[in-house]
Amino acid sequence: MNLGLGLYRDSLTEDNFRFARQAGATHVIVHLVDYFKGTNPRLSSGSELEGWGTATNQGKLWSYEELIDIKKVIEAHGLKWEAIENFDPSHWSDILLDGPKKKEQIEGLKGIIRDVGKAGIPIIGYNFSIAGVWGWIKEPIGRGGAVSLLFDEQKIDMNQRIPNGMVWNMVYDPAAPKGRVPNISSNELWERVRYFLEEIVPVAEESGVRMAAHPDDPPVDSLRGTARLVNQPHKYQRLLDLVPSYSNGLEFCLGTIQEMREGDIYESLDKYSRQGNICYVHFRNVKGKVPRYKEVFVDEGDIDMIRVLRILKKNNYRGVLIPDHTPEMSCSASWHAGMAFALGYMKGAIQAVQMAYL
Ligand SMILES: [Mn+2]
Repeated sequence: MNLGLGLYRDSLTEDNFRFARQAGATHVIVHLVDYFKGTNPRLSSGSELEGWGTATNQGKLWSYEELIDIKKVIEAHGLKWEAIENFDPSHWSDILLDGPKKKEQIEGLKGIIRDVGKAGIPIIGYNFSIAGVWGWIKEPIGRGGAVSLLFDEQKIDMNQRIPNGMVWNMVYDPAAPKGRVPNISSNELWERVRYFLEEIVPVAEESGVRMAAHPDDPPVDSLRGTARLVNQPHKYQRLLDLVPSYSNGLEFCLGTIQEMREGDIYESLDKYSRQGNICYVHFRNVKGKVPRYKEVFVDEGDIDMIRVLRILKKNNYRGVLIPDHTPEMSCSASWHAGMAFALGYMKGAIQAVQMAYL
């Protein structure tokens, strides 16, 4: 088991690579999407019309040279680049929405996957979702007044429809005609992901890349008129069965699985880690489930994180664990403090479990 840190595009700095090493991380997971530019500070989901901001890379795919430049800096700091997390919405909007550029965009993603393989980055995490991560409220609700994320169906309009030109909570076409994204059924969404995987997985296999699916966060049945794909643990198996392959894997988000109404997190973790499907783990904790839950510090939630590590050890899991998100702590470096706390906990817990004290 390896300790990693997830870094957003605007935090790919030498200081942050040093920070990761200092906290004991050996691996990084990198977000290349330039998100979190929404204007409503109260909603972490951003404003209704802007979401997490505008994706402006339509037609500008991530290049091999760009990947290599980032990789060199990561490796110069003694770290390994384990995965890219998430596609840019403007690179696959019509794959998600079944739009006219679907085939062109699939070819674009295949090119990215080949370049990612050539650059020696083993995993691409993705979240096949129309509404994306939406509906969180960010408030000082954590232990000691830490700023954390709350999801509460009573506090939001779950059926607020998505404006045209937006997918995955980002604007990909600011000039889209006025209107709303049509409702999408579960069957329709599963047909779209089938097309995506049938096209993409063979290319990932050839390129030595594993595709890793994140479950739907929040894991409700539908959000903003659009069905959710993996909102129960057993639907991960349905996704794997569409195109069985080592390259068709999972980004196992403990927090999201625990938030689901159905299923047992320990059974699911045991099954998917035993089958070898888990590409990497989002190691975070929550209290509550759909329809109401909040994100908490890693040591205090509903998930027994030591039991999680024991299951991974039993099944010989050799991948990376990252904190995902964590409550922010009251100081001038609130994100870093939250991450350092989570990484320190993880480092200690992994050491203890691997040394068989626990
Ligand atoms: Mn996650």
